[in-house]
Order: sequence, then C-alpha cells, then structure tokens
Amino acid sequence: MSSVESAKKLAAYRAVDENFPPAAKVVGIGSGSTVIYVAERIGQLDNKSDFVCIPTGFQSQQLIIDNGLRLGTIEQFPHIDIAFDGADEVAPNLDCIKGGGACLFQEKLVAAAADKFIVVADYRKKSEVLGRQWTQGIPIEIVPNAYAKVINDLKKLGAKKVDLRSGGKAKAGPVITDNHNFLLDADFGDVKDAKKLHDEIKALVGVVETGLFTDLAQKAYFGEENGEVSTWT
Ligand code: ABF
Repeated sequence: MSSVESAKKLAAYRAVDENFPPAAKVVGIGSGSTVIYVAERIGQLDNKSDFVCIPTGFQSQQLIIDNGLRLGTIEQFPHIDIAFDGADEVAPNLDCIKGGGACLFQEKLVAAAADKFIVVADYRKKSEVLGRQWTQGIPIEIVPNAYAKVINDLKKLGAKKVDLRSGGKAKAGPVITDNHNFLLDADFGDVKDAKKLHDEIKALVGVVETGLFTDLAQKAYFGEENGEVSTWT
C-alpha cells in the first residue's frame, strides 16, 4: 500500500474509532477514496444492524451496500447523528473545498443534517489558505441552462478562470451530477474568507450549491506520511 493510501486508511479508521457513537441510529457516509476506509471500518462493527447509513451519492451508496450496512435515505432520516466525509482541501479553521468528486450538493446536505461532521483525509489536503492545494478551482453545482450566465457572473466576482467540468477521456460533454445538474470549477486563487465567497456565489441565480464548506466540520483527521494521525479541531 502506498504512503498516501495507508494515510487515508489510518485517518479513516482513527476517525471512526474515536467518534462513532455507540448508540448511533443514523450515520452519513461521504464520497471519495478515503471514505472507502470509513465504510470498511463501520462495516466491522458488531452492531451494524442497529443503524442506517445515508449516502452522499452513487459511489457512497455502493460502499454502504458492499460493507453490509443498512441503506437509508435523507428523506426518511433527515436527522443524522454523525457523518464522515473526505475533502479536497482543508484549512486550519476546518473550512474545506469539496466537490472534486462531483457529489458536493448531497455531501453538504448530509453534513448540514448531521449533529457531528468529521473530515478524513491524507496529509496532502492540509492547507494554510484554501485554493493553494486544490488548484482546479472551487466546484460549483449549477442548473444546466444557467452555465453561460453563471460563468460571466463568477468572472465579475473575481474568478480568474472558470471551466464547465467535462467528462470522459475526450472530455466529450459536461459532467452530470446525481441531481442532473452541471458543475463549474472556478479558480479564485487564495480564498481568504470562504464564508463570504460562498455567500456571494450562492446568491447568483442558477447556482445550486458551492463546494466551500464552512462552519460544518467539527474535527479533521489527517493520515501522515510517517504513519501517524494528526487532527485539527
Ligand atoms: C469527496 O471526495 C469530495 O468532496 C472530495 O471531492 C473527494 C475527496 O476524495 P478523496 O478522499 O478521494 O481525496 O469527499
């Protein structure tokens, strides 16, 4: 296992071991490659038939099923005891950029519905200022026919570059989210005030949600290159 892969596993296992409430009834399972180990660890619990797991997208739903966990929906269980998710970049105040995996809306829905939201990541995701590690731009989910207008709006807000995210090897067409929307990736350089930038972007007509997660995470676990785990609170 590579050092990055073992860092992901270490962070995920430690986060579950230290935070999973014994009496949990509803658990949010995020998306991405680090959460694979969260689902694996939760799948090892003896009481796994006592709680339901709420996914943040298709991959997450498969993880829940593959680990023998009970699958539920956010419509059935709008109050979540604890949620675990990865991130593309994390700042010391626990603001995050998320959405590189195209699941940001449901990830934010699950995080916002959770009493406790724990981020799991490897050492590469730590950042002094958002925008320095994850340089592809802030993922923004938009209503499809608003894309040209929102690109113009984002440039007026100060984005240096905005891409409509395309999929497939030949980047043949726009990536379609689980909610049947498009994604933009907007490069604002250093993001010094993530809450303010989120509010400005969210106010644009056509924007569904942004990948700036502020005031949501309570703790972040990072697997380190040397085999240790560090935390930010
Ligand atoms: C999700 O998966 C996303 O918000 C983020 O884009 C990504 C992180 O994945 P990984 O753990 O593979 O780096 O959590």
